[in-house]
Amino acid sequence: MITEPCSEMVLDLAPTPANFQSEFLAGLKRHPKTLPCKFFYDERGSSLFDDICELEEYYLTRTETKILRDNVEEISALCGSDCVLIELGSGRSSKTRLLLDHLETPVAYVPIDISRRHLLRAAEALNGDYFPLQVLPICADYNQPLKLPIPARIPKRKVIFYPGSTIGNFEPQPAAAFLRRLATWCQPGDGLLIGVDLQKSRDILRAAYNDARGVTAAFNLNLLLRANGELGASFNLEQFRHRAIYDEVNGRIEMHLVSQCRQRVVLAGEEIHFEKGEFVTTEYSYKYREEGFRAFAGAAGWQAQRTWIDEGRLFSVHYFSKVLSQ
Ligand code: AVI
Repeated sequence: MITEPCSEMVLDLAPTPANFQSEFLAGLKRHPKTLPCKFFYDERGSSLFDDICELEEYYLTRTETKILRDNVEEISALCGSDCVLIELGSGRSSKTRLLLDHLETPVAYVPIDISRRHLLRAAEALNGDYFPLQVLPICADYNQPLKLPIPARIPKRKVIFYPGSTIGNFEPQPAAAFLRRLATWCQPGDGLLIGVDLQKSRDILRAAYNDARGVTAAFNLNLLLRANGELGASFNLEQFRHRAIYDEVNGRIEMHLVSQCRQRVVLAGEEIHFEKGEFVTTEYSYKYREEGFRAFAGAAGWQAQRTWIDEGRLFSVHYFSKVLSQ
């Protein structure tokens, strides 16, 4: 981690349209076709994701929020006084408020999100509500090298907050590499508070990603709408369908966009062909076992301190400390 003083309101490390075009095109030329799920989160995609979080079928958000609420005293004690809270993929920062209401004299809050407007709105609201807490937003793809701002007051500990089971959107190898990378940002004793979705019945999982109102379908298809708007692509949204299936062998939800006919799409002067029934994989959402995730993070430099699970055993929240030997 590079730490340099930062005076701007938002440190802007957001990906440029050129990144979007080249990664999008490269994904469609792959066999099988695959698009990175980080591109879901433009302005419309971020709001659709907020709507998903409110859905009856999407148990993840409310279950994680309840776990955080029910255990906030213990979580705050683990974070200790005078910490800097760094949130990855902060969105509306709604779960953060629960923590900020209970943390003892936190030094600063550093929300990091790829969606600039969402980030700014949340940071401004927190600035007002939690003054004199320093709010230091960073607009960035947190998978890329980051500059973290140095707070005015020296923190006793860094705590990385990574809620929502977003770690599940990485495949296992990149997930392990990412957890190792987070450990390199930290000193021994710094913390990682992370939400992880659990393996469960396929019916509950399938419903969560195939909601009756079609919000998840709109979220998935928004990727094509975004490519039309920002890259001048020629996707006909009527000719693609959302599909989400649970792969029990790999313990993951797979989201696809399935071509309804043989067709070709033009993007950045190139023609991309689709067979009828051919699909683009747009997201994996891995589901873990409680013990399995602890071992997984342990191998990446994090020592498990505490795990909280709801009564229905739907979702887990873990607090890890960076191990001394790393
Ligand atoms: C952000 N991420 C953890 C969500 C998930 O459940 O994998 C994204 C999502 N995709 C469809 N619904 C929600």
